[in-house]
Amino acid sequence: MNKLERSQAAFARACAVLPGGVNSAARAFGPVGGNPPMIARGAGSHLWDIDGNEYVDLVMSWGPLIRGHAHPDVIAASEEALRSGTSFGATTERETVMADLVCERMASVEMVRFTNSGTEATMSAIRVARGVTGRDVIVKFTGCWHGHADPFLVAAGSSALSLGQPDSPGVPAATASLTLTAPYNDIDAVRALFAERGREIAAVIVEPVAGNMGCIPPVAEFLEGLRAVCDEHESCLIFDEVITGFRVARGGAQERFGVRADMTTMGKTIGGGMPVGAFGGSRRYMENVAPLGMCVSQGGTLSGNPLAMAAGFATLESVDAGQYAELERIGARLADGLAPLNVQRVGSMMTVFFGDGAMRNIDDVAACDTDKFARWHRGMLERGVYLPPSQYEAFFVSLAHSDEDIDLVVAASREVCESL
Ligand code: KE4
Repeated sequence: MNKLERSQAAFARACAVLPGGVNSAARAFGPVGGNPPMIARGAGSHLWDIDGNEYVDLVMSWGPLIRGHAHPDVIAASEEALRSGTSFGATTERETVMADLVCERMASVEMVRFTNSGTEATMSAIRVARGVTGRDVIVKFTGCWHGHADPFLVAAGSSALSLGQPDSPGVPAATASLTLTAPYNDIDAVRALFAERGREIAAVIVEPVAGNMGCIPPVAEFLEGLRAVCDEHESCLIFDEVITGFRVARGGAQERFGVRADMTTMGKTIGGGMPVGAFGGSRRYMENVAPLGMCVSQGGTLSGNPLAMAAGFATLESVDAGQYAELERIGARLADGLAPLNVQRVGSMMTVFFGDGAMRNIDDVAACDTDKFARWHRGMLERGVYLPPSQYEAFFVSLAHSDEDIDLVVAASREVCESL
């Protein structure tokens, strides 16, 4: 069993100067108990903590690392960019090269603006939709997480749920009042909102595969229904592909499910682990982003940072159809091995739910046995498997995960489940 003495001491020191010892609430171990190991380094599909314990990593920095930790191509590209400087606050060709890659793969994206995080991307996309449509109201889905900008902290997912705070203090009621919510996968509820307030609705923002209440796929006709209702009411359909983009298919969820978005937000994989986000879409919207057209405001000192562009390009450029098929194979092998646990998977993202039946929305997940999840999580961590510390998260495999890695995870789970 893993020993965590040095991690415990280091975490105590962290807690003295960092709220909860973390720089993101999702990393807190509150939902599962205990304290997180202090990570020292990663390589491929593995992590090591400062006590020397080794883990098969299924968090993979929450999704960016589809080729694994410290991939030689990514390191080399980042080192090469680094030698020319860390940031210029001026235009570089690396941004155009990365923008070309995004536009070539995301069929609905004609232009793109890079940001420093997924949160910046989603908050900017909402602002553009509001500016261009001249409307103020947005629709999101209970349990979906779009980062921590005020408009989204209404019935949010991920860490907001894990900490039992679906709505956050500090969000003005006036702001929250402009965010309407509907149950995920419930197109009738969306139609009802539009029937009542369609002319006020600037945008619908949705995770085309939910990853922040655990992995929940769209039911048949859900995404198509959103496309239709947004067309009918001339509202902007925003696919938040910060997780799914370039992960569930080469062209993201919109390619996998064949539904066009008006705008798409991205992050994670496009930075290969470096800080990055992006929002893009049709010229109707993007040619109104400052300094163009209506000049919807957006800025960022480090947006399109050359190191992030280099790392993102090195991560994605070589990942072709064959490698997406390999990601699918690895994901399927793990999900099949974890049976008979209740696993929901889309490609290389998945969640083990400690509840029965199909999980279609947050209410289904809220009925899960989170104490049992916490015991499973602890047992897996003790056996060298690093999982997200919450029932309300997805976990990820990468091209670096070997069959031996999968077999270790499966064996650990079978052992833990004997005593759950
Ligand atoms: P960032 O600001 O964390 O780069 O992206 C926000 C975001 C936007 N949209 C979706 C669908 C997301 O999943 C995220 C962030 N995902 C979480 C994991 N559930 C990141 C982990 C964290 O918050 O520390």
